[in-house]
Amino acid sequence: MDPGALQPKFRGCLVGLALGDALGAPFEGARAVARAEVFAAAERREVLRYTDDTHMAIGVAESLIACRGFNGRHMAETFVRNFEREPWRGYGPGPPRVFRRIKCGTPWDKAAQDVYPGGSFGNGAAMRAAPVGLFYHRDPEKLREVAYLSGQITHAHPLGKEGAALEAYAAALATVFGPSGSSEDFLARLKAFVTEEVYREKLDRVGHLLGTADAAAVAARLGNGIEAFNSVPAAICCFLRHPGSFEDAVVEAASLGGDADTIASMTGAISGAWLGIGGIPEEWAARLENRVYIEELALGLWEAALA
Ligand code: AR6
Ligand code: MG
Repeated sequence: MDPGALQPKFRGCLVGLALGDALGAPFEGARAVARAEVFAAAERREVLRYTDDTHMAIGVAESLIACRGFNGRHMAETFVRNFEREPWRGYGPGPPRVFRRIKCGTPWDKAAQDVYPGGSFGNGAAMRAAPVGLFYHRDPEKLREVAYLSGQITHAHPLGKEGAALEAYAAALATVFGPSGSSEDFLARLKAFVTEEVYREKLDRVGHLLGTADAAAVAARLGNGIEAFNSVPAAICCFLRHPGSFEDAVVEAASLGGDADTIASMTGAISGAWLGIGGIPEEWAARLENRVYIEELALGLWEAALA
């Protein structure tokens, strides 16, 4: 693929991730809402502010760019530094505890081991994984390895790390194949990629949800909770139900209720990578907090990934 053609997709992915996060944020922890409510909440706000999902994805991108690839210690220290600057972004309960351990000298790959029994399977590793997918879009096995390792910093449970790999791979596939690729092929590649049964089984259900008009069935059949296996499949499903429209995909994700900001953020990253920055409504992007910096990071990732 022409490297120049990838640049708008890198920009679309990161801007889409942050916008999905910002559009879903008012509905985090809520019941399902109508699409019109999501649009109305976006209209009311002068600045579309993002949360920890984007803040951590920024850290992933900053570290991949600075190190020209994955460096666990550097990425962990970047997370800690960013958290200390903006601890009010709405972080989950686990990561701040992990950050304290890292500050006290626990190695980056050990600090998250026992924050929960067996490590965390929250969606915090998956929500920040799209930059890994961008950076390693040409090499799925390296992508998997780095998604697991970057996830391990805060999410040691295999299901937390697998969620990160699945979201990163979805973003990579969207970067490479959208917007002319087929949804069936996209879903088949994801199924062939995952190693954990719970994800494979949910991806099977995604296939059955593509034809239905009933958005409530997405949350009912796939989940919409904070666990990675109850949110990454829903995010992929919302994208695949509306591959041609960023608005429709992200607004549906934000309307599901539950962990709405994270699901919409993961959907937005995939949809933005698929359609490119030109597929994202400028009216929303213009109001995105730190849009200029987020686009700078996308360009930095693009340069580093193609170097
Ligand atoms: N056993 C039981 N519950 C668990 C386990 C486990 N092994 N692992 C996770 N949980 P955490 P995150 C549940 O704290 O993934 C922000 O709002 C447990 O209820 O690692 O970074 C973002 O926007 C735990 O509190 O944080 C996202 O929505 C929860 O999963 C979200 O937080 C989250 O795991 C990301 O959270
Ligand atoms: Mg959040």
